[in-house]
Amino acid sequence: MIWNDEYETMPREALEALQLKRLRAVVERVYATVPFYRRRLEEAGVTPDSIRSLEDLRRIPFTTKDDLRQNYPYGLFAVPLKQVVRIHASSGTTGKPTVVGYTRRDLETWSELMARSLASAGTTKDDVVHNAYGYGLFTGGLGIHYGAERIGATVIPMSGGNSRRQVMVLQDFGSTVITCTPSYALHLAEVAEEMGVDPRSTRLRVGVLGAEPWTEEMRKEIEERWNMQAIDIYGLSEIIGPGVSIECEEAKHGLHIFEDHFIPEIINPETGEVLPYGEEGELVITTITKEAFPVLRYRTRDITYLIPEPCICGRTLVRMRRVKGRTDDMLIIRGVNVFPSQIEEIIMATEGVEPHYLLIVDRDPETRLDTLEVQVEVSEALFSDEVRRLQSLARKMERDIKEMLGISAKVKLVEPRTIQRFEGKAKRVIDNRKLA
Ligand code: DLL
Repeated sequence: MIWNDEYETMPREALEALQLKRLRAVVERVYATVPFYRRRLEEAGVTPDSIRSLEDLRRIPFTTKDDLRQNYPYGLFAVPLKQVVRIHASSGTTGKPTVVGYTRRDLETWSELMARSLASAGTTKDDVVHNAYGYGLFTGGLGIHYGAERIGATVIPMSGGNSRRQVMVLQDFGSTVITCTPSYALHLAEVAEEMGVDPRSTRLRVGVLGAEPWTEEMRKEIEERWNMQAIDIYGLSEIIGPGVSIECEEAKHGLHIFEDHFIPEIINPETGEVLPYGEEGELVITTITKEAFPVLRYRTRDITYLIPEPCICGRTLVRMRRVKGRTDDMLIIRGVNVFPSQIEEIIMATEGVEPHYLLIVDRDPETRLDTLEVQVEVSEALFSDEVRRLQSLARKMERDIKEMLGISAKVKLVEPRTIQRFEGKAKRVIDNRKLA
């Protein structure tokens, strides 16, 4: 379902004209109000009035997470704090969080984009939305909340945690849409089963899942377990939060980027060269309507590619392929690049194991070579089976990993329910080399 026909199905030519107008305006604004951007633009010889076509975007320098950190907390705000009505922040694994701000109009924009997103997943005012994304500094909870209210759906502001209570509410309140991370959707199914509730028996018909990488195989598993559609939603705090892009229920292939607000580019992460449509690389986004926290050419570190072909849903917006992983989550094992999602694909295609896994990377103290251990849970049924069968399953997965990714890994099958579960973003990798 299309929420905003005018913008979501705008002919490309008109859309590009709008983008150019908005790009010029944002460059002018940050040039005048944010010393960091003025300095960067001056160094690159770019003045606001020299932006004459969308091609000129390439002359603007990139902005990185490090730039955001160095201007902590408010250094990149383009309006005085008294015009900022909301703050969010991304946790970040180390050091200080990244702080972002919203004016009243930014919140309006965000609610509109979230309404578009939820509508794209098929949500209407008749739905009951069980929102299990965390409320707080994380953008997931409040982002979904305002979008669902904008649509006129009934919102249940659950936030994360207390899974048994979540299952009870899901059942009793008759929720039809659930919003949470894919890993939490899976965990909730497991908790429901423990409580003697069949997840397939609830009224849920769609899950709007994102905030972490997941695979097509994981989608199938979640859809099967809950008897619902699972739709991929993408976003990041630095850009706005959730609502940067989302799949449509019609195609479920590629996430439409709301290009009237964000200009996407794909670059080679090593050289910074802009890549053509269809080529995989790092997603770079420029916000063209944000007031409090505009960002020019922000390097997301997310790996994807752009799909320009028209979509059956009627949207003219370009699509991004589901995110494969982040450049900083990419493992380099004995010189071979591996994303955790590639291992996930192999695990999920294996009969008898559960979709819960942990990757442990280490370095052999003697040989100084990298090692990868893949811990995977086996199903209850298989666990009570003969040791020999378990061993042969592990060897099979090792062969699959070798064949598909070209690396040697040790697969360790572990007891059911021993790998940690997550209420928000799953943590799938422990890299002990970083400690050394
Ligand atoms: O995760 C915003 C969000 C909330 C998106 C709810 C979707 C739903 P951050 O905490 O700043 O914001 O983390 C952003 O999470 O750069 C990606 O690496 C990853 N990510 C987000 N959505 C997806 C997705 C929120 N659908 C970072 N697939 C991003 C893969 C995703 N990775």
